[in-house]
Amino acid sequence: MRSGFFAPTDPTAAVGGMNFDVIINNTDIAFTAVSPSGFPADGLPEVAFVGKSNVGKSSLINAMLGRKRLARTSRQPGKTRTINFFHVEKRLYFVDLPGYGYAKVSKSETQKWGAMVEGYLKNRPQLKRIFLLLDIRHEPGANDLMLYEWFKHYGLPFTVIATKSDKISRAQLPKHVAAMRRVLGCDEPPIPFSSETNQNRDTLWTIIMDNCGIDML
Ligand SMILES: Nc1nc2c(ncn2[C@@H]2O[C@H](COP(=O)(O)OP(=O)(O)O)[C@@H](O)[C@H]2O)c(=O)[nH]1
Ligand SMILES: [Mg+2]
Repeated sequence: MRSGFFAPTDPTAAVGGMNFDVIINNTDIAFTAVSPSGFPADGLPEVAFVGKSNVGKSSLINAMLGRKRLARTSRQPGKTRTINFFHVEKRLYFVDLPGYGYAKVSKSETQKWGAMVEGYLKNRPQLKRIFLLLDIRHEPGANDLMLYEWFKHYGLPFTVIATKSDKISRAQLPKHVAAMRRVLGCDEPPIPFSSETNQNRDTLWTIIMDNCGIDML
């Protein structure tokens, strides 16, 4: 059941239990940018996805959009070096931010990543929500925590997603979510998500629709 204001009581309860299906008929990569001059200028609402390389970002975007390979998934981390904008029903954009935290990346590359992502996240009024992806199995790393604090400091609207929830047992799920919440010190519990089972795909769509002020059902 959708409500105007999303307030999860226990997102771990709905394991694989879809209440509704958002069906996407029209989606494609619309812009690939390395600097603000390449960002869309049409003012459509945007939601952004960010996380460590290999956290499951491309898989989540594909699952949300009901596509197999729109956003590329790869075992080779560190491939996406651009900010990718996916048009969704020509009503909003999914923004795929480059991953961070892989080895073999020089300090100057990391600085470039920071400048590019910061250049997008700051001064972007059409950005309605950021999803920070963390692997449900692991403790958040230094980069994850830094981003988390940065979002809070600048008062950016964000939600933490605990990815790959199918990798742990249903019985262990609440424990992992609670541990992640404790480490982050966040008020709202992270939302478990699986691109394998689509767990909480509807929850994420509810957040997106509410924040963007659009109804896709
Ligand atoms: N079991 C499981 N594997 C996942 C899930 N999401 C991603 N993966 C796997 O994790 C690896 C990295 O995923 P990818 O989406 O490319 O991560 P990205 O680097 O953050 O874009 C791939 O082998 C995916 O198949 C998930 O929800 N469940
Ligand atoms: Mg990816």
